[in-house]
Amino acid sequence: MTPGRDPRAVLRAFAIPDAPGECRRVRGGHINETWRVGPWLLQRLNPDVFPDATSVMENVLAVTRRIAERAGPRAGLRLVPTEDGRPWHAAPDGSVWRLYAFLPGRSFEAPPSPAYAGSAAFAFGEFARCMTDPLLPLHTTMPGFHDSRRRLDALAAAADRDLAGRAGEVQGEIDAILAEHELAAVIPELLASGQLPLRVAHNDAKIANVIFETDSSAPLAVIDLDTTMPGSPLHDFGDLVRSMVSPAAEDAADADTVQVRHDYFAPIVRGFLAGTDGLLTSSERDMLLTAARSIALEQAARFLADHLDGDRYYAVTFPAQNLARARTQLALYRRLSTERDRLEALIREAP
Ligand code: GN1
Ligand code: MG
Repeated sequence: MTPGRDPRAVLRAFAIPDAPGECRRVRGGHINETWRVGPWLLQRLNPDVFPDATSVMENVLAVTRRIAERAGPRAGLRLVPTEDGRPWHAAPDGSVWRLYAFLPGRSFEAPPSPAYAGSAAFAFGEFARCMTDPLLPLHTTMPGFHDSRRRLDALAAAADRDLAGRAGEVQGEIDAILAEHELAAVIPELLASGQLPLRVAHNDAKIANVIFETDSSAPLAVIDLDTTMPGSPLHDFGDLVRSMVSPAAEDAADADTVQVRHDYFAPIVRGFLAGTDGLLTSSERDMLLTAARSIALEQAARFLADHLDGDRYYAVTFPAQNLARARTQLALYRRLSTERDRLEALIREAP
């Protein structure tokens, strides 16, 4: 184990009893490292992705406090302080660690039924509402995170660099994504001009980031707060659609299996709007589908750029996994675009 990265040694910094039990690595996210230790969850922030870990943790602290204030006993994530009373631990090697009370509940990589999709969407809608009135001030820890134009530019730059020598094989995908630059500019421009309001966004709104109650489809908590920062809830809606509407996994080998399931899309829309409880302006509502398309396109660009760079950002477990991810996202973008009229109608029909 690299010095300073031994989770058991790090645990001693936190205000918990000695020897809390087995320390087991938990797989899941593409970014941080996580261990389950007895009734706690220990996490090491990825310093390459989050160079300003202090700002990330200040945001996480502010968000968990806001949720606890508003939600009362149905509280959500709670940070366990260190022995010296700090909300997180900065290790001598510069890495930043945090300890959460483990939330007993269930989580899913994909919605088991439309009801769960609606419920996950409700949880993120409620999250957006909870961050408002007054708007929770947060650091912008990752500037331009959902600036789709910038994501497309980054793809073009990765194609030029061609660090892994893969650009020739995926020229079709590169061209197809870059051709959509007009769509990629729509939401960033509306946000920049103030026609869409800047609120707080979770920025990784997928069902895997919701903990459900053990015995029902009711959401218990929204987790993975690292990317929560000033932004638009439209992006969260987009991520919800992108991650739940298709039966195909994000890294499915065959992008032709990607579909837009209307029986999932409708509850996602209804659940999200119900959770936001009237928060969204009519301009925001009008942009919901555009947001879903932008996010699918943006993720396609990000995954493909990482494939071109030789898989430096997203963890991969098999060769060309980022290419598979990029292809499913591009397929989803295309399907959402072809079925646009019908999906816009489903949004208008939602209460
Ligand atoms: C990353 O590691 P994970 O799964 O929480 C990424 C998100 C993407 C997601 C795609 C900080 O999140 O933006 O939507 O992968 N997080 C970051 O699955 O880049
Ligand atoms: Mg995440």
